[in-house]
Amino acid sequence: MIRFTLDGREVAAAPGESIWTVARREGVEIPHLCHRPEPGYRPDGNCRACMVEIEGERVLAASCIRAPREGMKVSTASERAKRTRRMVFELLLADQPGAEGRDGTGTFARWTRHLGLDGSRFAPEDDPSAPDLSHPAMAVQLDACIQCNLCERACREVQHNDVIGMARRGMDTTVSFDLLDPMGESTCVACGECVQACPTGALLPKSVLDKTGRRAAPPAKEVASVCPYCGVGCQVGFRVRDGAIKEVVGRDGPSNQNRLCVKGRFGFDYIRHPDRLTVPLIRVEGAAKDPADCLDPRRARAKFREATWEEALDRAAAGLARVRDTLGPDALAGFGSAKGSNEEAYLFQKLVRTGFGTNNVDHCTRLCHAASVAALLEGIGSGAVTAPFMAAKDAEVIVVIGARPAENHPVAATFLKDAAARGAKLVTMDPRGSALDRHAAEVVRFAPGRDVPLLNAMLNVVVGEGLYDRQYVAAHTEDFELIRDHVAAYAPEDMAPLCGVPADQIRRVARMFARARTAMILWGMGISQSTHGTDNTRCLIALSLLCGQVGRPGTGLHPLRGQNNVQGASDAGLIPMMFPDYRHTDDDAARGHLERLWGAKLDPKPGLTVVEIMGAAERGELRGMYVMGENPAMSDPDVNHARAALARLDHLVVQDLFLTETAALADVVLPASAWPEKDGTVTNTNRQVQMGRAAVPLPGEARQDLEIIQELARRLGLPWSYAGPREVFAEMAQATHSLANITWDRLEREGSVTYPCAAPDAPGDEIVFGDAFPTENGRARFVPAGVTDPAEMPDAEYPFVLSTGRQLEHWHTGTMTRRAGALDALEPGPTASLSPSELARLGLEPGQRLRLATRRGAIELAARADPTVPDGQVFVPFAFREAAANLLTNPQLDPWGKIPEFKYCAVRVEPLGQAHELFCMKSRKREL
Ligand SMILES: Nc1nc2c(c(=O)[nH]1)N[C@H]1C(S)=C(S)[C@@H](COP(=O)(O)OP(=O)(O)OC[C@H]3O[C@@H](n4cnc5c(=O)[nH]c(N)nc54)[C@H](O)[C@@H]3O)O[C@H]1N2
Ligand SMILES: Nc1nc2c(c(=O)[nH]1)N[C@H]1C(S)=C(S)[C@@H](COP(=O)(O)OP(=O)(O)OC[C@H]3O[C@@H](n4cnc5c(=O)[nH]c(N)nc54)[C@H](O)[C@@H]3O)O[C@H]1N2
Ligand SMILES: [Mo]
Repeated sequence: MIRFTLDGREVAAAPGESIWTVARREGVEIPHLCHRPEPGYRPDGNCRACMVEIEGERVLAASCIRAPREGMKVSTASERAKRTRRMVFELLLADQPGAEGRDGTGTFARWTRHLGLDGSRFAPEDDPSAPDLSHPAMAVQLDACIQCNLCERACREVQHNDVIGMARRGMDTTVSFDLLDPMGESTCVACGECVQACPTGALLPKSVLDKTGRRAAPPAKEVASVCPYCGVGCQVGFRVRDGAIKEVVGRDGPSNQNRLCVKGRFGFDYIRHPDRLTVPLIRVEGAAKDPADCLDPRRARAKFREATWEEALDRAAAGLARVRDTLGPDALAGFGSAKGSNEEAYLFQKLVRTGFGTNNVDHCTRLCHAASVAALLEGIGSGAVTAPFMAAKDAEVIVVIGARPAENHPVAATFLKDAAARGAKLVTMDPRGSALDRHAAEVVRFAPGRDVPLLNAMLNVVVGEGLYDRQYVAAHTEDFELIRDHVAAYAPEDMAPLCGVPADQIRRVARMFARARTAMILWGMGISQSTHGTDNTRCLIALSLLCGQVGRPGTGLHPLRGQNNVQGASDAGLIPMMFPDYRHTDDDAARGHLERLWGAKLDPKPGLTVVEIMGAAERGELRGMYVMGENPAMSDPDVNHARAALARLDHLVVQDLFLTETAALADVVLPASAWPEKDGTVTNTNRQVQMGRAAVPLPGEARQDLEIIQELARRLGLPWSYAGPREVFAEMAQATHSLANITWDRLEREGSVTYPCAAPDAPGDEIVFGDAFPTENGRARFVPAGVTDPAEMPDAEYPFVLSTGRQLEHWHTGTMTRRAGALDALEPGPTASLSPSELARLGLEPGQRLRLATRRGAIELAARADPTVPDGQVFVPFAFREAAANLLTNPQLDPWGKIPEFKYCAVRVEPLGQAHELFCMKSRKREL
């Protein structure tokens, strides 16, 4: 500790603290512009807004970079310091255009108001910079720029995107994107960190501009909530004026520390899109359900008429009751939602189990981490992550396999990049390249579908070279002999040809992982969405256990969860073989407990999974469904069959924000609440339970999801009357052990609590299983995995491998993001990505149309050149209705996780006509 005097008071500074930081802690506010106290920002000391006087020094000091010395006497409020700081602001104010300098919401305006400056004595500089409005989401107006370089630090040091730089020198210094490109043509990924950091109005979200191109009146309020997109669970502030969200800012949540990505920051206008459902709809008498309607929203809409809520709810419930009472409970099924709240998910599964009387309830987790969860439950007794992704800060080695976090968990990716920048060794393992590779110590590119041979070869090295942690294995695991004997047959030299990775790289990476003091593994859909997804995950678990890389800081197994609430929806019991808290339906004790809590009889027989439900519907065995916040007519594999199955149902109720492809086949469509319109809790990939709050009212007659579920429940004979999400949460906590010590009040107060949590005032355990695993004997199990081929290999007729997945700007089936202006502008249409060399071989130009055909269907779309895609492969995102990737995919299932093979099937590529999709000609440079 260093002791010094601040404005006559004795204070203490920790090593590394600046005068500014100590002053703030002591409640002494010093103005700042180029300094941003938020985590991740390095002080730069360039703007002189924070000058203070130090006794015995002739010149004033910039307090944001000045470290206090023992005995130093600092005056923050001396006349000289105050005058100088005021002068800095006054000089800069002369150049602030419009009223931004005073009325804005940025740091500069806040301080000019605070200092009582309402004008400048100085003449504005002649500023030649014209506004750059080339980006769909952000406006660059450098006349307001004060060259504080916060945007550069935001882009390079916080989000590690390296797009913004300060070009030219001296008085001509200017912010530039790549090398003096307009922002819209640069490699910018639109995370908007620069906009959030900019202290003036030089960088603004376009959503806040008025007709003059400057910031309109500031928002009336900021509502603290959580982002509705991915499982990272970034805390956001919805800035609201006149009942509408005008801007979204990142808040200091435990998983995002103020950071956001393009969707969270700029993708919120879907909630007010003209397509939004605002009135209940009922299928017109006699209007046939035709799968072709999925492709034609107007035709689909014409088959519905508007109805009152009473009529729609009565109709919805009566149809379900009819199926239940004539054909039996198992002729019904429900798909709940991982996009809603925990409370909604909990009530939904309770409705299906007690109102329908069946365990046929599932959700998108089945298409997602089902295989990971199956292997984790089997191996370590718990399906959730053992450590948050933030644990990367303490890791020596970080393996990312079968995931593209820079696109799909972009804010999590920034923390992985932070770790790499600090010296952690990042290992990316994937058939396809990604933006993370640039930060990696080892990039392992391997043949798709060949995870098991690759990982078994690594296990072979760890065992064979004696690199495993004998103590850990002895103390915490069982069945070591099984894995030891099994992997003996997988020498890297033998596996290299199969997986396409040189033996010495396999050895190098295995040694690096095993020898690291701390190492963690993060994985995604490349591991899970496979007919051998459970086997893939078994190998990752074995690797981690063998090397003792679980249960300590900087270690862990982290399946990156996808939807904003897929962890919570699974915990809440939207799973056909499990009640809340992963209690098996045939576990008599668990069932007894719930029967008492719910006052209902429960079926011990596990229900059907997503793809099984569609199969049963197609065969006519299952006749009625309730689908809330899922779009299986786009997201299921082999969607021709899924659509036919949905069309065949006697009764389909869909509760959504839009008339989705699934809703196009419904009997009753119920207009529901979007995330920013509701109060509720969600659980992110780090097991952090967080509070979401309503920021804006529901449009038209749309109702809260929670209310709709209850209305249906009552009509199915359940006497429910929950006053709101708080009451539902309280009951859910009784059914869900993992929510112990987490209450609604606490979440309202703290915003976020991690489970498991040992006490009402404990922060929650981020890293679990240091002592024992939640298995019967406290030990984890090794489960060996053998090599199997993907279900459908390329051949002469279908010579390419088709892989499907995501793009940064779009969410799944596109319902939300294709209705968000900026996101849609950034990725306006469907493309098939091939490597430039494959395109050349096929004689295709980027932008040219092509046809993709598999044994199940065909689509037409534009070619895109993408050097990250390996030769022999085609990548298609599944967000586009007009070229739905799932018309092509293979519904073959993994035997344990029951997850389909979304990442691998055989496909033929047929060039068509000339290029006419201009947008992908200018395919953004980050891919070309
Ligand atoms: N922008 C955006 N973000 C999202 C979503 C979204 O729709 N859009 N969805 C969310 C959801 S629900 C999820 S589940 C996550 C998914 O996030 P990710 O798991 O990152 O998603 P995917 O795009 O499906 O791709 C996974 C990776 O698997 C690789 N892969 C393909 N075949 C194989 C293989 O055989 N082996 C291995 N090891 N890898 C392979 C692909 O090359 C790709 O890099 O993203 C979430 N975040
Ligand atoms: N080919 C291929 N297919 C895949 C995958 C793949 O990688 N490749 N990935 C799979 C994976 S990992 C997943 S998770 C699934 C996702 O599959 P889905 O969950 O079916 O996809 P989403 O588009 O996210 O559908 C969510 C729906 O909820 C609606 N919605 C959003 N918020 C709310 C709300 O608050 N209330 C209500 N009532 N509705 C709401 C949206 O409008 C949308 O229609 O897709 C799977 N399908
Ligand atoms: Mo997912």
